[in-house]
Amino acid sequence: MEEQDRIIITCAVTGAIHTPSMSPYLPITPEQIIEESVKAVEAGASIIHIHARDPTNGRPTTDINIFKKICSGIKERCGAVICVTTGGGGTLGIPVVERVKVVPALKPEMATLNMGSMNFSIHPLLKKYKNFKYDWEPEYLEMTKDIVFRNTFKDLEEALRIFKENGTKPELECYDVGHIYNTAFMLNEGFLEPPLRIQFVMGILGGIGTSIEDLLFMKQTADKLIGKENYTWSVVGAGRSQFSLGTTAAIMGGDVRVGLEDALYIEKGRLAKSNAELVTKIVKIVKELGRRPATPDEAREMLRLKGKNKVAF
Ligand code: KMH
Ligand code: ZN
Repeated sequence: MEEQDRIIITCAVTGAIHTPSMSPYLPITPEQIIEESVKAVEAGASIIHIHARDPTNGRPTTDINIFKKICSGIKERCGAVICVTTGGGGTLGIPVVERVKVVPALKPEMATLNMGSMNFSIHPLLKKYKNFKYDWEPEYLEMTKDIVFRNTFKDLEEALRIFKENGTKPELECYDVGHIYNTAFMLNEGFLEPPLRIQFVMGILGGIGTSIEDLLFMKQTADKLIGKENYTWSVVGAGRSQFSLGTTAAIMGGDVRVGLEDALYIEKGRLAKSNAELVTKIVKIVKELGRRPATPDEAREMLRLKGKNKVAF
């Protein structure tokens, strides 16, 4: 079956959830992020999901120049599809119009769009770590306990207008079932055009959990509201569910995202030494299941992207 043949593997190489003291392998500088991305693509990823960090202390940033350096560095060295964040992190309290500035600036093939407001909280990580290298790390984790990650309907309208103007395909991040209802609403109102690209982000505090029933419910809700033929989907399982949910998604015909943004461990008690190690593991699993990792150009075709020469980096 065609749908069950090729699988798009996304690698989220650094993100904005984990902080430098949590793993020495988390890429921080543009050079490290570029190197990790290229190796992840060599291992079988076709999409690289990008966040930027201040190279001096690892703090997540929305600095366009850093994003540009990372994106152009990756583009020079491999053909990956680049999907830039508009979610930020470190910027969870900043309005979407500010976070979305990276879209007109870089005109990427893809960028994330977070489909609802929530208390996206990573404060429980504070209990796991005692010693932090930088003062900003514990402050940042604590702050998320009381921050509303704002993505109102007005924000979504404004962001989608900007995506459209720049030919950037939104990857619609749904952290809970209500976000799928929001997506269907935006589709019905004409702000989105099928085929949609939906990512079920599971296991973030403030959103849905990581059981197989949770994933089935997300998928069934999307099928019901949006229609199977109108969207493709991928799964993020945060933390220890990265491989269990990824495997389930692969069996169900969906795509999968791995990477140090979502999980620092390759298995219980053992830190992943690189993003490529995580990609290699999921590639092995999906091949055993009879699926073949899509190349970046196949992913472009499957997702109907505008092409790597139409970006501004
Ligand atoms: N941070 C992840 C849990 C985004 O960057 O906009 C979800 C994500 C969304 O990757
Ligand atoms: Zn992200």
